[in-house]
Amino acid sequence: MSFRKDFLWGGATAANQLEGGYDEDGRGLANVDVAPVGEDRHAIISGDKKHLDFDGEHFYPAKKAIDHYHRYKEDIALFAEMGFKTYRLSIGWTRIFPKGDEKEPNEAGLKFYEDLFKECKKHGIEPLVTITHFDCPMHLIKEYGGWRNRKMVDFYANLTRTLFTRYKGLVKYWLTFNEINIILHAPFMGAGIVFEEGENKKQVLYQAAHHELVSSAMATKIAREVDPNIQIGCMLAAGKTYPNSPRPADVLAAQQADRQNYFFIDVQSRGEYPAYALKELEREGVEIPFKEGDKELLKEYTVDFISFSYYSSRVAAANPENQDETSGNIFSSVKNPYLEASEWGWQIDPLGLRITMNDIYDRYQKPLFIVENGLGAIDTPDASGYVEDDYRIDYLSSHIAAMKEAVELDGVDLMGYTSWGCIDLVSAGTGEMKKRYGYIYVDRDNYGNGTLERTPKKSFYWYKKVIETNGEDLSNN
Ligand code: BGP
Repeated sequence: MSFRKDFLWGGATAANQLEGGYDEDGRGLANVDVAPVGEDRHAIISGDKKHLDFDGEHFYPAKKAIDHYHRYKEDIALFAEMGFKTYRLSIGWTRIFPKGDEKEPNEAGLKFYEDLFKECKKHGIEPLVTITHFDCPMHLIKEYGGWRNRKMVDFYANLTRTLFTRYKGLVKYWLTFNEINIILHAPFMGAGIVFEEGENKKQVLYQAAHHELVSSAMATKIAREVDPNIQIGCMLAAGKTYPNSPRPADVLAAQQADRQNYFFIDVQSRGEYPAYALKELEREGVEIPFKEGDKELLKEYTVDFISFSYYSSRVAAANPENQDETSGNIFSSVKNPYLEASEWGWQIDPLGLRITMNDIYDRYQKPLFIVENGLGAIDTPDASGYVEDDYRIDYLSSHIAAMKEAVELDGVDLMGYTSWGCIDLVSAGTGEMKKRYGYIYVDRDNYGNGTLERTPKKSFYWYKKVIETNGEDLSNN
């Protein structure tokens, strides 16, 4: 048995990284809009530098991104040409509720996604929708402090009820929070958090995390009420942590690093705070702001499936200060001498995907969905705009082969695979355009120059064949 007959092949994007149209049809300002390209981005997305509006000194790539807001029909037609069965996208919260705390939604925003979903359906593509992919209305940040505030639970509930009701019958698969564990590493981008001088960061982070976890369970409850056909998934920035050596202290460090990430999914999938987290938070003097009814809500409304991103494995050491570091998805890791790395230092480890899938499946025993995977690379088009991206095909085919082994040899139940950035888009970590993941080249550079013309790359035709053969033919010819 290989992949399921109804395996959901496709690609993934996020609203703020491709839509543009940041102030059109009533859309409000969001945290992700004001994250510039360039060296200040890191301090801003991590909440260490307060930056809540545009200034004249920076370039803000999300304002126009790749103009998908106006070109989505053309883009979806290209996805359909590759044979996509599913398309993962996210909702721009401020298109629906421009400030975030309104009672009534913005009809123009709702209509935009309705048209987009209908366009997908027209091509036989099932939408897979992330409710929040790193976006938070700026008004909620300025007035309430973002997810540190319990009121966010109500605003998010209003958002989800509006979405589930309006798109009933159009959207079956929903993810509540993109890479929920990234809140620990990019708190402004992940949860609209800007730290105050001298405050206990850990308290703020886990308080905000609790509000997101309660909101995720609340969304599941609302989904069950509105449309029992809906399937809710959580979403983890995954990647197995290896010990730097067989020294027991390194093994313990690796286990602890993994638990820091699994903590979120433990709550979303098992329905309760794990003992190791309760102990650690207590030791650190962090108070989890449990309210009456939270425990029961978390326990009853767990997720239906586990989705995750995988770009790389990680390494942990008991004494990391003496080790070489390498960068990775938002946060860095100890370098693994056995692996090659991308141009951005992300280490390439296809077998790590099989190991990660097994770890997650063993832990939760629920269907898995790989909703991000891919290679960010510099592409050089020829005179006609064509990119021969064999390096991307190598990366993807080796990862799909490993994922196939997890299914065929280990029996992991996998629902689908949506590779990241199926069309070139703005990088979340760096804000660059030149860090490309797509099967489709978009003519635009880091500072907004270019025609925005779309051109299929070599990987476009390769992925089409992969989908056609349900993952049987991964060859590059
Ligand atoms: C994940 C995010 C995506 C995406 C991807 C690639 O963290 O969910 O939004 O961008 O990583 O990262 P980057 O864009 O930094 O290369």
